[in-house]
Amino acid sequence: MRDLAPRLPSSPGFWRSPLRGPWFTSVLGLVLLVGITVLFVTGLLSYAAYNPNLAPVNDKTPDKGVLGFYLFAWPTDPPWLYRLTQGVHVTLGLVLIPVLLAKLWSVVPRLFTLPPVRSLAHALERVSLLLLVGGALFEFATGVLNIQLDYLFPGSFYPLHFYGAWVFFGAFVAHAVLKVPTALRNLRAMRDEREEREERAERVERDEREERDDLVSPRPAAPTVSRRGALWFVGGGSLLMFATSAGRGFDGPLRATAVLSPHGGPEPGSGPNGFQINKTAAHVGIDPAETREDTWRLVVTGRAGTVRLSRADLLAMEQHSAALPIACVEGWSTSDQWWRGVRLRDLAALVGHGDDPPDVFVESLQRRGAFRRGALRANQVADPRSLLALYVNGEELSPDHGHPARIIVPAAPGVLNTKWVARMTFGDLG
Ligand SMILES: Nc1nc2c(c(=O)[nH]1)N[C@H]1C(S)=C(S)[C@@H](COP(=O)(O)O)O[C@H]1N2
Ligand SMILES: [Mo]
Repeated sequence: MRDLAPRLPSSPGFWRSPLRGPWFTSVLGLVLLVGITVLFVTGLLSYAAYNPNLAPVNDKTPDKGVLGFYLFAWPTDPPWLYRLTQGVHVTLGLVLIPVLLAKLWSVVPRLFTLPPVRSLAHALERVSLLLLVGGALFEFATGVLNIQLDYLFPGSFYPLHFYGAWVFFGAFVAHAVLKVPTALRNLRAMRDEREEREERAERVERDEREERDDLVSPRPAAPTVSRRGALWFVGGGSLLMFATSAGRGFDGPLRATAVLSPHGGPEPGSGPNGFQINKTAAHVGIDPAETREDTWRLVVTGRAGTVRLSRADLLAMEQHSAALPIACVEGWSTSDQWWRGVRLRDLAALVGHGDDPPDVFVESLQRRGAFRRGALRANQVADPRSLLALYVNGEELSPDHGHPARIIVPAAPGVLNTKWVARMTFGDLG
């Protein structure tokens, strides 16, 4: 009866591509098994790097509860750590999009199988598939939207992507435990023909309805491409994503190859301040009158009280240099820039924290927008390369790079490198 109505997606005869079958699905599934595991781990690392325990300033998911079990003090070494982990997270996420789409395409007949629920076990399996497919689409969609500079989920991106990741990964682990043995068997079977014949007979015997029947079309159309060719097509798509994305982790000509990476503010151009700018001073409403030599003051507070410092006061302090990159959650990063300014721990010492620098809460001149404040942990303040930078690459910071002063910390996500700093409060954070 079902085959008499092949126009309905629920009838097996409706799906006619001869490409569908256990081998194609298994290859893509195993690629996703490795890739998505790396995405999950780098994603959790990215969350840790935000210092979410410095509540309430950095904590974007106040109710994370047990999901925060693994959080640790993000190190300052190696200085390119976040550049690497987040570059991998974003680039790999983009590279896996063609693989994910092909995988979903390869199993789409299963979404329509009738009856929708055959038993309790089958019902549970279908619910877990819903979480798996829905979770994958949700995580990839929110991730892609978030790297488009304009943060379509301002503020709420972090909890959504974070909780979504746990729901999705739970379903993913359950799915992997159930399917990996099948996938490996399918691949081995394809390699060894003799074994394949035995396997096939065995499989048909074991469960007629399982693998083969719902993936392999009972009335396949003539092939227009081999399965291997189709895999090359998917791989080519991934390669294209890689070639047009990976350059976002570099400056100069390589960056120009990242055509898929949104180029936010003005093109950075060349010269000392010629590296990526996320948000310009004009865009976030920095009033030039407030950054002038005679008006701008840095207010630093600690247990010994409050001091107000002009730029000249800061320049009179001991100056230090550090070569550090900026690495954004969006996956773009700069090469090392040569920063020069005052050590954060010297500023801590100035207000009574000479021996053991505590956490610091940093506020910008900026009055609106998401990233006008942030907090750094004690280990970040203590690092001698953590600076309140006044110069970059031998020149004064440009207005768009945070003039008169910006934070720069080794290995920290770019969002913690606050620009146009106005106030720093040491101690008394979470
Ligand atoms: N005041 C302020 N500081 C800020 C931001 C901001 O929007 N406002 N953006 C942050 C983010 S998300 C990043 S990645 C870096 C970008 O630095 P750049 O624009 O100098 O390259 O600055 C950070 N500092
Ligand atoms: Mo960022």
